[in-house]
Amino acid sequence: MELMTAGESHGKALVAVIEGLPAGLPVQKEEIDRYLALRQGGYGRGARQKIEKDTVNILAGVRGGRTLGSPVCLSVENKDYANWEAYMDPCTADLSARRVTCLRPGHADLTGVKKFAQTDARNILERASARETAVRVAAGTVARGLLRELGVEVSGYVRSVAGVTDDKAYPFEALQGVKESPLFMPDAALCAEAMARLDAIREEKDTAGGVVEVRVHGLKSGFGSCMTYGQKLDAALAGALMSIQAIKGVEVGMGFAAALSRGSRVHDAIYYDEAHGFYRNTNNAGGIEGGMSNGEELVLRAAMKPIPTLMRGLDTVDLDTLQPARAATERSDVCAVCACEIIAESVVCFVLAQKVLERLGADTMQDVKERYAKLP
Ligand code: EPS
Repeated sequence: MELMTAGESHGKALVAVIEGLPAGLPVQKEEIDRYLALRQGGYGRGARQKIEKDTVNILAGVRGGRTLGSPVCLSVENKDYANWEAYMDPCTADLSARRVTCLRPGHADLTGVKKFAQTDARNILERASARETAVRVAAGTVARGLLRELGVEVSGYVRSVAGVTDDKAYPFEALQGVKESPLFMPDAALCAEAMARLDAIREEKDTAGGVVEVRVHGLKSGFGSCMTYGQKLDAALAGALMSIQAIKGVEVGMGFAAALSRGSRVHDAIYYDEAHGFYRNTNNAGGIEGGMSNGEELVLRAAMKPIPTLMRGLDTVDLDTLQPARAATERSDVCAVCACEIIAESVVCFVLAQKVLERLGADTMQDVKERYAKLP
């Protein structure tokens, strides 16, 4: 199964094409819209989200709520296009207006204009923008539906915002309802502290990042492979998480802390009894050993850098004059860590559905389910 997305941040629409889904998979527009709305929320979002109200258009590949086995095409309209048509129309755009020449540090602006030989960073930022993730969430929610058919659930929460960190361990069930928190943080006191910190950062015209944790419950062992490096599950998941705009680091299970500890305190001892078969009492590996799921919960974390568009602007250079300048600003999110959490869950869903189909691939969802049920 493969995914391709297209679309500019202020263009007409974003589009996703998913190729390789089996026939008969239930697809619920209401569920996709629910995750699109969650991606738009969270404390710290900026004015753009007041303009957009994302909903999915299912354009192809689904009939009467089930996939046909043909490519599935999804789109999300950009409502802001109404304000941008004169500058973004594919045929008649006025290229002399809304130019971006004061390159924003931390964005794709400088390297993009050099690589693609542009004189306007708008031709770079329109695609580099995290707006693209709206359709990745839509596609990920279709994949979430495939996993649910097998009894696999994906959830997550925000672990850290602007330096306010919750390092408690939560059981999977405790994450139900966490999306009702303004920052998707399970601990209300830490959430209030993080919100106050974001208020102060907004006042200072600055931005913040954070850390999200994604958990996968109910995945059987053996997805991914130890035999070929290209098939390793952790490599695919880390790659997908790193492909999210603004992600600078990924951890699996104990992650970087494992490097600071001893083997005897890191590796999850193996036990066996008649009732459980093989089992572990710890999950420092985060559910992956040898590049394969080991049947324990998957635990993945991603670190998001602070949003690179700062309302106070950073030192930069004007592309037209090559003189010192302040980086371009119009509006910006202060923090988009909740959006990042939903996107992270979505890309994890997509990779896991890919790995399931790689191993059990079939023309129909019924066959996939039967093959999954037969696995130990
Ligand atoms: C983004 C800049 C902002 C964000 C945008 C990502 O958009 P604008 O330039 O229109 O104010 O709001 O994110 C989204 C629109 C979204 O839906 O997530 C950027 O430069 O990456």
